[in-house]
Amino acid sequence: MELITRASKEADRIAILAHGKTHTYGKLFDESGQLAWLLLGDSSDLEEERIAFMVPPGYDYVRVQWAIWRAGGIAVPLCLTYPLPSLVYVLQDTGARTIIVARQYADLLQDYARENELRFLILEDLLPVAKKPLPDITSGRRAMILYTSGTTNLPKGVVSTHGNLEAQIAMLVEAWEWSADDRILCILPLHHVHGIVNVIGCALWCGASVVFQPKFDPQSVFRSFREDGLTLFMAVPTIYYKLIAYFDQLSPEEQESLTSSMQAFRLMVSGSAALPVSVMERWQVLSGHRLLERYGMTEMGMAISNPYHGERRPGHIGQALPGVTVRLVDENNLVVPDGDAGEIQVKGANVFHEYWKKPEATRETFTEDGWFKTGDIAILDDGYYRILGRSSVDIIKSGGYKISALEIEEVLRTHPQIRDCAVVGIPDDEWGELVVAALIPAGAEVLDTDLLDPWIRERLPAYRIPRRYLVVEDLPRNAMGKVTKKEVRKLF
Ligand code: MCA
Ligand code: AMP
Repeated sequence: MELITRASKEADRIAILAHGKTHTYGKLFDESGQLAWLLLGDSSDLEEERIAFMVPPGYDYVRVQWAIWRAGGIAVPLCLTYPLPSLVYVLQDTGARTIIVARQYADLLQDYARENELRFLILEDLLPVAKKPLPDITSGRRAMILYTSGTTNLPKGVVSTHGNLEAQIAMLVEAWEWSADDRILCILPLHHVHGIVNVIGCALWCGASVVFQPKFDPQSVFRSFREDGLTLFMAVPTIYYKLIAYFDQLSPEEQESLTSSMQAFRLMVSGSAALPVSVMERWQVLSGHRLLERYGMTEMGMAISNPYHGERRPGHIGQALPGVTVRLVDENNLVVPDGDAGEIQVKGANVFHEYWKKPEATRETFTEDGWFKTGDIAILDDGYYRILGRSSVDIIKSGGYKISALEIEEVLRTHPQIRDCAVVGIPDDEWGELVVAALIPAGAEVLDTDLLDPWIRERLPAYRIPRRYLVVEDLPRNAMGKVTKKEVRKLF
């Protein structure tokens, strides 16, 4: 594990600043090792056992992640805002037999863990154990499972090996010229690649520091910009949108002071969803920084990026990153002529290993000669890739999260008053797309959509719930009787 070997050589440098405390690489290395001994118990290697953990962003999150890796386990970070059914899905799908939680999440999962005889570890209660040798972890071993929503109704576990993660990190360190002098703010959720790889992974790989804030909030982000000596910032377009909205209501003096504090940064990056040109332009005026937009996916980390040096072209995602090969193909997997639209397909050491326990889905997502099919449609426009859309209407991107319309529909259809439904994403300046649902009631009774909101919040995390409902007699359908989502969108 090159990430951790490198850290062991940086003992005195500050790795993490969180909750008013600083933590050195030496401390992180020692204490993740101690937790790894505890996780191992009587065994000498966890042999890719899945270890789920629910720990807020900060020093402990990284300590637990490293401990799992150093003991030979597969890290399964749980989303902190998932309701119980979504957590149970991940626990059951991965077959995790051990859950590590910060005390604040103990009540949520304790009963489930007891009923299912899982090993349940509350971080704050753990006692030191005797030192023991740690296993040797080769780069081909599975390291992490992250859940991604796709064209199926249930999320799929994306398995990355240590080698995949190392490739994903190393290419960004090279392309964006990371160094040990960097300091980055982390405000992203840590059950996704953006926060885990691009922010924490890259920083710790090169001896830089990560400043953690538990949750995104514009005021605290700007305070950190002023006070924490940051050099880098990375976020999704919705976050830039929210920061701009906050900035715009400040007094001219406050704005001026913030603008000057942002001069110390060397790079600001946007990704996970299309960056609106208006956001890029406004951000440049208020911060003095031209955002670098890049393109990635849970299954491959980053693949395409605007250049660090050179033109960062609005509305474009740039060129292939070092070590990544990209092509655009038609529906027969044939490369399209220059300037034509095609599906982005990718090859490289960054591309994931498999969907967890879904060999069929894994097979289908690669071509016979090993290209990963992203499902995103793009053109090569004067040397820069530009995304045109996705091959599936059932994938929605909202707030930087990938959301499956089918998954939400499946939940809505279990409501006794709903006979059928169609979920779509509609364009939205702030969220990129807004999740909305057209519903056909089950009976004559009036369907009160205000009551649906609390009902669905018990079943899905807030970022996946519909923000508007429309009750209809029937859904728009084609001649075959299949719902036409494009027409559903028009209803909104
Ligand atoms: C939350 N709200 C929403 C949405 N999400 N409303 C509409 N659409 C949404 N998608 C509502 C909440 O329900 C709540 O309202 C209010 O907004 C505030 O909720 P909160 O959770 O506090 O929102 P927030 O903290 O302001 O969240 C916005 C956010 C968050 C910070 C932009 O969505 C976020 O962290 N996004 C980043 C996701 C990410 O990291 N994606 C990377 C995936 P109410 O009180 O009424 O409920 S990895 C990836 O995509 C690839 C690899 C890549 O390329 O990076
Ligand atoms: P996820 O499954 O959460 O990893 O989301 C990956 C998807 O996010 C990609 O397949 C794209 O559809 C989308 N995406 C990521 N970066 C960008 C970008 N810069 N512009 C447009 N779409 C993006």
